[in-house]
Amino acid sequence: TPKLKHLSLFRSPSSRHGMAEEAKKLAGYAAVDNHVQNNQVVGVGSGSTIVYAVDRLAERVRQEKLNIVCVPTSFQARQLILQHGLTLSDLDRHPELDVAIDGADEVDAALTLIKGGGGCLTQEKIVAGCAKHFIVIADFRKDSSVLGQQWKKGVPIEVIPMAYVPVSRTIAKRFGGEAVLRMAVSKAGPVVTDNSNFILDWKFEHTHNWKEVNIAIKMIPGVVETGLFVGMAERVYFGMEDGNVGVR
Ligand code: ABF
Repeated sequence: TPKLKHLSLFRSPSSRHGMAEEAKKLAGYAAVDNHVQNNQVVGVGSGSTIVYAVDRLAERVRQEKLNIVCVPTSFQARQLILQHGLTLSDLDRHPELDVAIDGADEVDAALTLIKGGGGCLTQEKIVAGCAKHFIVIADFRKDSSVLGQQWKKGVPIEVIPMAYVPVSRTIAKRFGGEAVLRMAVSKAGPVVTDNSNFILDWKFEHTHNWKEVNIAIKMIPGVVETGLFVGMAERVYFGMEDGNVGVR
């Protein structure tokens, strides 16, 4: 069990949203404090929770004069690394990472994750797959015993644009539910990923054998990657409503 330093970050926020922000911070700080050491290559995930981890990482690099190299999982992560004055690298130069830290949309009891609510699932899975240790950070709202209990938007699936209709039909036919093209907030067109692809959100109807379904969906021509992360996360830090950090 990792050592959890006392974190006095909880300041009785007034709303559930405020609580969630505090919880993200607790999780992000705990992951960086427990898993990052000097002379490491660190994968930096995407989303809002990772922002707190990068804040803490930059603080430690400054205070402890650490030599850390960061590999981003998205354009957003790249910007975060640069804005914090951290050393930016890539998988060409650093194909092996000591640790990758990233958020998630939902985490089940077996540490199976749904990721990709932010649309960066493919790079996130590549970077996590290159890391010796993949550490997830989340607030209490992501904690679930069974996928689908908390995250209602389905499993994100990145697809080659010309294939989104056939892939969507195949998924619905074989696995049930529906796989819906993710539209931009403006509704003017589909969300386009950092890789110039589209995202389908598969709203599944019941729980599945996620390992099997993940492989089966990946085999459909046109699928680039799924947001199901099975057997990848080594540890998850949950920032809790009461100011503690839960570890799974
Ligand atoms: C990334 O950001 C994604 O895989 C996931 O969809 C999302 C989590 O975002 P947040 O930390 O804002 O909840 O990690």
